[in-house]
Amino acid sequence: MKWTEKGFSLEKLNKYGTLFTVGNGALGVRGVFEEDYPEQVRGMFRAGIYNTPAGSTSAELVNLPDVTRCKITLDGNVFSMQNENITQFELFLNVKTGEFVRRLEWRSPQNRRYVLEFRRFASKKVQSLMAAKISVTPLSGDMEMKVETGIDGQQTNFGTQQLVELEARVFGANQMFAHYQTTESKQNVAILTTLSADAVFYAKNRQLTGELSFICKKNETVIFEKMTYVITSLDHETPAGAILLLPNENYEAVLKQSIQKWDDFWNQAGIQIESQNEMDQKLVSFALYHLEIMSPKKDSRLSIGAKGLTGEGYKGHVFWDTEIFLLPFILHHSPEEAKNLLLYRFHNLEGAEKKARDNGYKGALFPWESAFSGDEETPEFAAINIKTGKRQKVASALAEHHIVADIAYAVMQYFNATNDATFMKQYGAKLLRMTAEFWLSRAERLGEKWVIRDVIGPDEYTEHIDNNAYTNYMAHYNVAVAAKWNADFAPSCAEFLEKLYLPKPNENGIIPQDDTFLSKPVISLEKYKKEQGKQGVLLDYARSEVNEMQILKQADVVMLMYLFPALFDADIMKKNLVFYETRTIHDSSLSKAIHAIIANWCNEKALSYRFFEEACRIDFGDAPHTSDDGIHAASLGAIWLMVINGFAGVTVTQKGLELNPQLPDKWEKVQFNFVYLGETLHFTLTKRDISIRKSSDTPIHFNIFGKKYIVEKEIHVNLEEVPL
Ligand code: IFM
Repeated sequence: MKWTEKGFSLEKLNKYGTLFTVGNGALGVRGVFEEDYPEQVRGMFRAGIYNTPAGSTSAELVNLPDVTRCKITLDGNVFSMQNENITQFELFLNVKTGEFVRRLEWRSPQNRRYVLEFRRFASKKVQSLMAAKISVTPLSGDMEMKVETGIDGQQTNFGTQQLVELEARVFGANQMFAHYQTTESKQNVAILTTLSADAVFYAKNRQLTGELSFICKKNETVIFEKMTYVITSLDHETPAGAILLLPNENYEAVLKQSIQKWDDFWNQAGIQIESQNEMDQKLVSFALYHLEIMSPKKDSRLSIGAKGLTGEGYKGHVFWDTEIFLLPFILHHSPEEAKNLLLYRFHNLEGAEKKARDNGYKGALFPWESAFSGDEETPEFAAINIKTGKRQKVASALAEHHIVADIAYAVMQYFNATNDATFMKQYGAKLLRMTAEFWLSRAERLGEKWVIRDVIGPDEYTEHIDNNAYTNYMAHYNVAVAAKWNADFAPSCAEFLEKLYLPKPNENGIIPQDDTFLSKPVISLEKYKKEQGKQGVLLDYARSEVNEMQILKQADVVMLMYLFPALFDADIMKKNLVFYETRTIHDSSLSKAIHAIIANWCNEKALSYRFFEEACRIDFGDAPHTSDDGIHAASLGAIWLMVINGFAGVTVTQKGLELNPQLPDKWEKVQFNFVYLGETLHFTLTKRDISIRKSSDTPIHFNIFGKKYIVEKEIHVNLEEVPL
């Protein structure tokens, strides 16, 4: 299973960098080329290593010293693909094995031909290990080859230096070692690189370099390996000492071990699709690969940044993306990992309580953007407006409070899928209570009702509004589940639960997004929809003007219907889908997929499939630059949501497992595993029937199109016999 780029384009260098990232949840290394190109942004990230540089108020995921760069000189000519002097070009990521590969034939300025192959992966077995292998075969005669490579401490985050070099030295003729400390967070990072051949070393300006020379006969091959360990203070008290004890490894041996781990992943989490459109399988598998390399697995100190470990975008910060878009996939293939993501929030309750107090509220107000400490990391200002020279304040940290309830919602998703009462007792109930206490202090009495004023809902083009439907329903749910799990707290919740204003559909069946949205003017969005994702509307209108029109950046009421399908009947869903979609630009990558799901639930199959295809292409489409600074992690999680919640129609509620499948016309079959109540259920769905196989014979209850079923070991349901 390969994701292949057919041609090579300098325009797409940074898109390749993102898409072809290799990683293992701890380490992410961008899929950049070994040789230099002026615009190419290299990147190696270790989950959890953040630093707040001088003059900034927010932590950044540190772009670590580079180990990918190799300057290769063949018979006196520096190898570069810049002058269209390559043929047989092949560039792919093998998602099955986690290996990034580039092969090509190069013609030098002296017309000599060489075959080059570059391979790289991050070990799925040893999380601190990254391996690279380069092979060069001269076709026109004997070859003299020089390679310069090492550990480059000049790497920065968009120009900001984050590390101080503490030590740099070499061991023997083939090992380089460097030790750094982040300037503010004081995290230590040790890097050890072993070369497969002897080198001559030199060090200059934070760059430690080894120079290797090879002589090779025509048609023979020079093979050169570079094995790099990265150990940080998150892994060990003294990373520099620990790294020096690590063994020498060989590329193929480590790759073999890593592939075994990838096999386990694909056996458990893979989705098989039979579709007339062969891209569907590829897109879904590529999304699963990326979801796997961004998930921090066992470490509950970490969560997932909005760009995973693929780039510097959003400074590596964690948003609601994790709980609402990424956690479901992780929960239903590896519940322990999902628990760790919730523990990340639990460990950071203190920061959330402080944020609540500092803003005059009670309970826990989780930061809109967080990093390692759990403190609020949202930058105070957005990019400068170069026409006015002014910086626009970022309002999300002040008002995008729905994240509090999103976290509570995820706690309940976890419980409903696992029945893990121990987790609830130790952590879940407290998370629910602290988040609910926030809402009790955040809401205000207004006559007979309780209202929530001055918020930003998921639609970030509509700021500082009252009674955002999404926020109010989510807050209500948050308080309701907290009351259920904290008996002593329940009386304090009663009035809020009875009186919180929950916007209902108006006479046209439309749920008002907030108190004033429906009274604002409507403009044609045709122009902006054509350029979705580029936020072009903000070039034509000031943000304050956009705020005063019926313009949505992303799903809001549609998002609400996705999270609470039982509250809205099919007619209301459809009316709201149509009404709000025409007003939505989809400038956020989190939008399309949710529309795809609701469209499918509304029986709008063609529309749903169109949204599915468009949502999959946010990162994987042909357009250059769309993913330069990192992958859209949440939109990849949403690809899983579209397949499982949308087309397969599998959802988990307090009542149990629901199945309402509706496959796209182009799909014949879909097969996947789904972990539920401690068991792996294997689903096979076609348009005509459903089969579910499970490992134990403990009965599981579920509904198919509302009809009750019990499965012990295996069940086969002919859909023609289920009344719709
Ligand atoms: O969390 C999202 C938000 O909903 C829209 N802007 C981007 C953020 C990070 O993905």
